[in-house]
Amino acid sequence: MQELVEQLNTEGYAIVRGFLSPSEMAELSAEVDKMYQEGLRHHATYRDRNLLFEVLNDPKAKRRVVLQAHWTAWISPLMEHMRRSAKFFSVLAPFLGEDIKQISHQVHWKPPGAKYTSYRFHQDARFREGNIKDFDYVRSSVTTGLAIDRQTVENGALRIIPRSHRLGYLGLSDDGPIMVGQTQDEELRRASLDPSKIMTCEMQPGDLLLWTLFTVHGSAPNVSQYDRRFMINSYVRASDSERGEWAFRSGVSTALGAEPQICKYEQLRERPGPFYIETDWTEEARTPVVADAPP
Ligand SMILES: O=C(O)CCC(=O)C(=O)O
Ligand SMILES: [Fe+2]
Repeated sequence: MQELVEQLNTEGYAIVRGFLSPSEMAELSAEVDKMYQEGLRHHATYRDRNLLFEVLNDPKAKRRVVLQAHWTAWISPLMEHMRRSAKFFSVLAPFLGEDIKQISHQVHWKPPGAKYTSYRFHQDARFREGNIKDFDYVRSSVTTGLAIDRQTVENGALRIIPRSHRLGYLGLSDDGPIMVGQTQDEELRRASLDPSKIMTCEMQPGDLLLWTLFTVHGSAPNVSQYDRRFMINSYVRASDSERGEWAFRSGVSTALGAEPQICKYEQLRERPGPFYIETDWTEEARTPVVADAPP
């Protein structure tokens, strides 16, 4: 564990190999497939309080795909148990102590054949409100990414830039949607980052990647024939954050309460939903299709 803390602190990432067993992964994999089917019932992106399904009619796959599901713990007892399991506590406690809240709980898919399966390089601080820019790199917050499928170069495993977490907030990809286009080397160089240092985090199912709110990361599209399912849970030291759902209180696993708490969705109180989000961030939506000129 000391090694893990050390590595996250100096490199900005660390990998726990074999974090979950094959039987735990089999159960999770089946549940995640159920969540995908649940998402597909919606014609567009759907929000009900913190529960969100990001749904897209993908122009290349020519079918409806689910790209993300947030806070399925509200509808799945297995996911609710998973996010605050003893195994997570053992990895998190050395960083965050015994009182831990959770800010994100997401599953990401990269459906084979789809166009929109990449993430531009960014720092997760981009997606947070509040005082996070003052957070300590590893003492205040840790993000975890669990490999559900194997994560390879071909299916778009997470790519990170070691030691980038010490450069402060760099504003990468702040100018537009995170899943449109790919970061050019030039943009990284302008931010004093060396593209040759990019590392692809290849993992087996059950491996867990840790990174910080300031670690520069992104991922390439899935060009393989298989999916790339990845489960992201991010946690904070409770005393540093007003936001988040309890995960552990004095080390005790804590269930979701009667009312949801503000995590990443800031309008939770004013606009709890449920509602559909019809705005389309794809380049197809922004570039009107010009009809062929008549002969
Ligand atoms: O799923 C991925 O490859 C990256 C997702 C990510 O970095 C994010 O949602 O902040
Ligand atoms: Fe991210």
